[in-house]
Amino acid sequence: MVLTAPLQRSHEQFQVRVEDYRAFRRDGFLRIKGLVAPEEVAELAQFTDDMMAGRRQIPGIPAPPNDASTAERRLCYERIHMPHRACEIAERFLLHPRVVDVLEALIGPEVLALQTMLFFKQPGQAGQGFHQDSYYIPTQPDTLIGAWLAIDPADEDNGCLWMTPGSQHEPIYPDCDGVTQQGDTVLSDIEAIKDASHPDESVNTLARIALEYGNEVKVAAQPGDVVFFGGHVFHRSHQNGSQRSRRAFVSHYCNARSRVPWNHGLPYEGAAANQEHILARGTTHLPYAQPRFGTPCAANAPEVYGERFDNHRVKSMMGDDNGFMVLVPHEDAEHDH
Ligand SMILES: O=C(O)CCC(=O)C(=O)O
Repeated sequence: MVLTAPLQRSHEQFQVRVEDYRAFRRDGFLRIKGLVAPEEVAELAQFTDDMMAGRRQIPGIPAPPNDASTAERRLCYERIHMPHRACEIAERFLLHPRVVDVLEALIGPEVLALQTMLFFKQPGQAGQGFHQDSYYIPTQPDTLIGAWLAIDPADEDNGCLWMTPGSQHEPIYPDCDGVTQQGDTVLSDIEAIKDASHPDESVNTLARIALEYGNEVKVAAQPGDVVFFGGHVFHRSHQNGSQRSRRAFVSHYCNARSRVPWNHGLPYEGAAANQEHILARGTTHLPYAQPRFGTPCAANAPEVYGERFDNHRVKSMMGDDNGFMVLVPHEDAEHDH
């Protein structure tokens, strides 16, 4: 197979290094520093400040009561799910082209955007105990990946992420919480765990399996840094024990050729809910949704973000001679293997 020149994109493309691709596969996560520009992160920070002050609202999310004190307003929100379906700024960050550039290299080149969460995590607010994201968001085949964007500096004191490198090879443990029936139950000897995500290690029995690794690492982050992590990796965060905010914007994606039987608990037509999720990059034989607020992406600008074939030749992400992951067409279909 001979490599030819990569595609041109309309924004300045972020190129992932082969070294970073390897680190993601080796550790199960990858932090890219400064991926999102300071002025963009500042806009998101201002948006959350405005929400707490009652100056702006996400449709469907109640504003703090008019008579709430500053302290009460700070604790009004903990986590807002799926804001990209209700407000433009969240859709824009979900489809942020530099974030999708990285996803394209790690799980693409086809990328489906599934989920968003806005974490406020103000002083005293809780963390989330050991869990695996693919338990909550199943994709078939499983290509789930999270992108965790720091809005504030995140460190040990205010409840940054903690990851267990190497645990991305683990199956998804079924939880006998009686709420869902997910996990790799076809494995004959898999052990059901209890209360994943519970912060107390004596309650959350996934902690026993995770702590056996003995290599948990804290993933401190500065505003604009993005932590990418696979759906199987064991991870958690602790309570914010500081007097500082620890806000983050978290999105989930999968390869757009995976079936997604998940719509954040909402009903959907048919066996999968792909038609509810936005095609961020590439092409797919499966259905997909348009962005509600018109953010440019493969769904509405296929000529820029969707093209994946040259004269019917498939393109793939590959390492180039300079050590970057690039999208290249297969030179000769006959010798393509
Ligand atoms: O931001 C946090 O505190 C936890 C985030 C997390 O674990 C997740 O999004 O899966």
